[in-house]
Amino acid sequence: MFEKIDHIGIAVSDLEKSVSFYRDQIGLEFKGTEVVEEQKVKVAFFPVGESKVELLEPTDPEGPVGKFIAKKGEGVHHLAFRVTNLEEKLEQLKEQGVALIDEKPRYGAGGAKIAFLHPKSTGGVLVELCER
Ligand code: CMX
Repeated sequence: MFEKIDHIGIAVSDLEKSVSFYRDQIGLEFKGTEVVEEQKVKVAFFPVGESKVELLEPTDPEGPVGKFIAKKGEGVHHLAFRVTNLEEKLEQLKEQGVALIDEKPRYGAGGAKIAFLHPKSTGGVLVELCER
């Protein structure tokens, strides 16, 4: 089941500068950063209501966010939905012919179980499903 929008991921090239904008100018609450080695990103968290804004700075230009910024520049990178029973949801989507990037969940920021759907199946939006 889809519960809510868990977070919106925004690709940034200078995390410190972007943290300063969202914290000091927009006025969001800043909850700290985490390096997610597997995804080759450093993530900054800003809770907003029941969701979060996550700023993603590449730690490697060859990682997914590094490649995204090189191709498209900074901007909205992905939309993450909170789900229950991620494995079952992935099975259902696969049966429906949706292109999965991850057929099995992996681990993302905050220890969440995550899996991505390919933008070619979703109208050009990189969609993440996450279970916490
Ligand atoms: N949103 C929308 N479209 C995207 C995209 C994004 N974030 N990233 C890539 N694409 C599009 C590209 O524009 C390209 O489209 P065209 O074929 O029309 O040109 C297509 O997807 C393929 O892109 P590519 O540049 O050739 O890159 P790859 O195929 O090597 O990788 C993707 C694309 C989505 C499979 C890869 O970035 C991926 O596996 N992403 C999931 C992991 C991830 O993004 N992790 C970071 C977040 C970490 C976190 O939240 O913890």
